[in-house]
Amino acid sequence: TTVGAPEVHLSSKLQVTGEAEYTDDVPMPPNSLHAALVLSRKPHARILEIDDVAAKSSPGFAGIFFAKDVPGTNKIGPIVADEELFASGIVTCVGQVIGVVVADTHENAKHAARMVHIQYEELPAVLSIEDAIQSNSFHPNTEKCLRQGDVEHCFFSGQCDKIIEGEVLVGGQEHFYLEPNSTLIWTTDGGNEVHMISSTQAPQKHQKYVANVLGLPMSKVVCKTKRIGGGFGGKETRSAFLAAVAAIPSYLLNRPVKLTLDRDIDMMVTGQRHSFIGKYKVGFRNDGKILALDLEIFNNAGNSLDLSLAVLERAMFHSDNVYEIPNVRIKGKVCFTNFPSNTAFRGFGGPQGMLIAENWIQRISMEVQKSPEEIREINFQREGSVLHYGQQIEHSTLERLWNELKASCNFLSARKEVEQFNLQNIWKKRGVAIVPTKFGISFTAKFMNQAGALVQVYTDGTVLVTHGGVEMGQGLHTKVAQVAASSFGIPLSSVFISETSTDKVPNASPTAASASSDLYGAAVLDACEQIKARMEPMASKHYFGSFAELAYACYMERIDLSAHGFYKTPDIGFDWATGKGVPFRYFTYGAAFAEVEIDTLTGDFHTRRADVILDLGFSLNPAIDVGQIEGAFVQGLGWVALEELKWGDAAHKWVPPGCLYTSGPGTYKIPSINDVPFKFNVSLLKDAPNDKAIHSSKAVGEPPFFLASAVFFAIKDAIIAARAEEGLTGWFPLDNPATPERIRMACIDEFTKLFIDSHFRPK
Ligand code: MTE
Ligand code: LUZ
Ligand code: MOS
Repeated sequence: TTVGAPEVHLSSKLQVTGEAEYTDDVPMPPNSLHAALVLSRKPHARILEIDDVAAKSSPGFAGIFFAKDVPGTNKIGPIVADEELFASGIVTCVGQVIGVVVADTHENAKHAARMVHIQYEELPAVLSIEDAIQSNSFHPNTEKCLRQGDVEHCFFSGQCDKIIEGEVLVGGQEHFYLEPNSTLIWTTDGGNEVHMISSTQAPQKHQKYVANVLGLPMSKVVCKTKRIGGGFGGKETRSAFLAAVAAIPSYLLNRPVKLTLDRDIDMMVTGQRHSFIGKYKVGFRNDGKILALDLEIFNNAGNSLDLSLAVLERAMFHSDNVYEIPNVRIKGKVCFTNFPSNTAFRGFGGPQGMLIAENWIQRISMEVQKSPEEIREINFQREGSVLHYGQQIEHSTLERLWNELKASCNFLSARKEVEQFNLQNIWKKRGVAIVPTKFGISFTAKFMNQAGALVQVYTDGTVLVTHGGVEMGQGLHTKVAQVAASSFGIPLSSVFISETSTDKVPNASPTAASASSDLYGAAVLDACEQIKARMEPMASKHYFGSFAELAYACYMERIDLSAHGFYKTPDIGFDWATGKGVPFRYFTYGAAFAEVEIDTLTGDFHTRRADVILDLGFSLNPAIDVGQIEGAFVQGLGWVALEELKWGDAAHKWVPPGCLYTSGPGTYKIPSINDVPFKFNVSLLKDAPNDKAIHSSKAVGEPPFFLASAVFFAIKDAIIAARAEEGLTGWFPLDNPATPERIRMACIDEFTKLFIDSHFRPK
């Protein structure tokens, strides 16, 4: 069987040769138009006047459309319809869509869009989480609380030897999928039906938004997606309004329209990972045992709710990381700010919640003068631990993983070597860290945990599989094809997955939450089993030399060789009214070791070594899973140490307030080949089958992302060594990302003392 084999990604050859087709590569039909967006240049303003005269006479111009032209509803949004497709009176961020222009070429469309002149009356804008907290700017009905035990009592009862308070700033992150957002949309049958090809994790959301804004039934709108050049959560919802924008000129002019965003526009309008602020109060004993956590977290949602409440909730669920805390109170709030709506990004709030936790863990270690690893170990959750939201830990592999990693990376001698190095070097310091993680698998909204599939066996014995999931490079189609091939007992080459399409499998959830191989693997298996059951009488009656012969014989007997499969995740559910339940089917555990070297004079750093271990149960495809771990770790490394988003504010002379300054690779630094750890070892835990998911596997996509925080804490460890030379041994804050500026300024020395430290702690 092919399940469990390290099969090569099924479209890898096409992708490395450049032959693989993405949305923008699809040949455009004759008579097609290109679209460009008319965007707000103010973070918060009333639109006084739109002058489009010059646009209309610019070369190749074919049409321009605003809110008043929308035939259906102008209101959109995945959960709450709090967004306008086109801003009608007030704009609430720079980069908000006001209108759309179509022209004969991409360049002409952009030129025409630039010719639109808008007059604004500026209004006060909220441009940071702190601003939002100060001015009470929150999205309505987004206040959440989780509690266990009694925090107040614990703080007052004298059980804690120490109580500390602090604040953690966690930065956002641009998705930087290599393929920007793109949709090609056209009408058929005299303009009464609409079809589109889109780069999205959620074709069904494109179908729904387009139907709504055009006033059409969903049954007349189709969205297809063959593959996308990365999504990382950025195309879970934020691709859909762009498809709806392109739909307007296509429908009204009855012509095909393509909207492909340039990189800077994509970065400016489609939102990022949420930045967070965490305010903690932690009580603990002198041996490092944590007794109480009182936490308030705030996320920066931007100008619409989008998925921000679910992101906040996942952050709240992950605020314990892997630690048992007898008394917990976590409050969460979603900040309304005048930025483009922030959205899903690998980990979906989980990494932000866990990073805040690891910050206070690291601080406790300094307060009680023990190593952070020791603090981590004595606070580990164990089999049977009840989490702050009521779910109980079962089949924990945390301690096994941790001990294997500690042994394989030779942690104690690595630490000794680093100490030796630091004794001999003044301007270079090394540091080490090991960080654990657990990531809850399931959409926290129960209804989303459902999946459909369509399996068709043809008379030549080949199988066409379609399911609701999108291939975004993560290898989903390869894994699902393996499941089908193993079920039928045929070679992987006999199974094909061509595309995702809303007219083959309806009402699919977005491809997200790392759960797609669990969900679609199970739905496809269900369909295969149905077909096998129908074939069984024939198969047991005669001998067939091949699956093709069997399929043909079944066809001649009028046996149905097509089946719809379905799966819903069992035994999950969470009640926010009580704050208790089982939001997750199971947890994926992991741990990482990192060793870094910093240059204390420049703040530069490199990762000398990273060792990562994950529990993926019985991996469906270890080659793909190791690739996912490597990718997630390096992407996480960008988040913790390289990537910093900057916007203009009142203090900037040349970037207007609320305008993204880092809108391309020139100013925004994602990891490159040079940032990959010099030594990079990835391993999978052996003999740990997971009976909660398909073929005993575990989900992989998001869980390893947070492990890159080992690099962050290794950097902090190195900074501690640098500060010790100045006699500074107390705790100090280090915000995320640990950029060269922050590393440099944290390494206090005779030069940094000439500057005001706080300048390097931005808002
Ligand atoms: N891997 C690649 N190559 N490209 C991507 O866009 N997205 C990640 C992860 N791995 C992504 C990726 C995210 S955010 C998620 S949720 C999962 O893949 C989604 O796919 P899965 O459910 O099949 O794991
Ligand atoms: N999307 C979502 C997600 O809608 N709900 C989730 O719980 C989730 N988790 C991770 C990534 N995307
Ligand atoms: Mo991933 S953030 O669930 O698309």
